[in-house]
Amino acid sequence: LIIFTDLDGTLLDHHSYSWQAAQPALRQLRERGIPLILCTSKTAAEVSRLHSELELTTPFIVENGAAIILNPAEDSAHFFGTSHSELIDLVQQLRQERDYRFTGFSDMSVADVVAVTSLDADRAKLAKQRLCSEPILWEDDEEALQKFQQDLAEQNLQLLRGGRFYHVLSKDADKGTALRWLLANYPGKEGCSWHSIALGDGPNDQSMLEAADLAIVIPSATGLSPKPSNVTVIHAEEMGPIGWNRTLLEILK
Ligand code: 2M8
Ligand code: MG
Ligand code: MG
Repeated sequence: LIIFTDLDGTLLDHHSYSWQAAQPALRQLRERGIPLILCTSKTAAEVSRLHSELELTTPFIVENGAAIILNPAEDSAHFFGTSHSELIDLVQQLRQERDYRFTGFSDMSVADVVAVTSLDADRAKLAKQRLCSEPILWEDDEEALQKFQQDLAEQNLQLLRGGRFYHVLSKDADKGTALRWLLANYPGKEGCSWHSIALGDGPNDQSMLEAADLAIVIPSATGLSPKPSNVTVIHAEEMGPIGWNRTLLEILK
C-alpha cells in the first residue's frame, strides 16, 4: 500500500494551511510503514520544510507533477518538460502580443503573494522559488482564457486549475503522470506492484485520482471539485485534514 496526497485543501486546511487535525492517521501510516507521498502544486522549497515537519523520508512530487524530488537529502530529482525560465519567457511574450490580463507569481513581490495566499512572508518566499510551473491569477474574461489555453497548447504548455490559481506548466506533466512514474521507479522498489490510494480536492488532482487504485475526494473549499472516472471513489464528508484523517482511519481499520 502507498498513499499519494495533495496538500492545500486536502492534507492542509485551505485557510490556515495546518495539518494537525490529521495527526492520528499520519501516526498510523508511520507505525505501519506505509509510504506517504506528498503530491502538490507547491515548490520543492515549500515542501522540504513540511516534509521534515511531518518527519517523512519518502520522495515527493511538486509543481503539479512537473518535478519529483527522489531523495531530498541527496538533492536528486526527476523533471518533466519545460523549465520555469523558459515557460516565463513564453507566457510573458503571449501576454504582450495578445494583451491578456493576468498576474503571475513572477510579477508579484513577496508581499503580493502574502496578500493573495495568506501564507506568511517566509512561506511566500519559498512559494516564489519555482522550477517548472507558474501560478497565475486570471484577470481577463472566459473567452480570452480559452484563447490563452490554445496559445499555450501550441507552445507545448497547459493550464491546470488549482485552488486559488491557474498553473502554467508543460503539457507533458501532471500529477497522474508523476504518480505512475514514481510507482515504476520507486527508489529501491523498482518494478514492485503497489496498491495505491490518492487523496485530492481540486481539478488539478483529477489525473492523480484516476491513476490510483482508490480515489478519495475531499470536499473543496473553492467549489471546484475533481470528478474522477474509471476508478473507485470515496467522497470524504469533511474538508481538509479532518476529512483526510477520518476517511483514512476508516480505510486502515
Ligand atoms: C499555489 O497552489 C495552490 C494549490 O492548489 C492553488 O493554486 O491555490 C501555489 O503557488 C503554491 O506554491 C502555494 O503554496 C499555494 C498557496 O495557496 O498556492
Ligand atoms: Mg488542493
Ligand atoms: Mg495542490
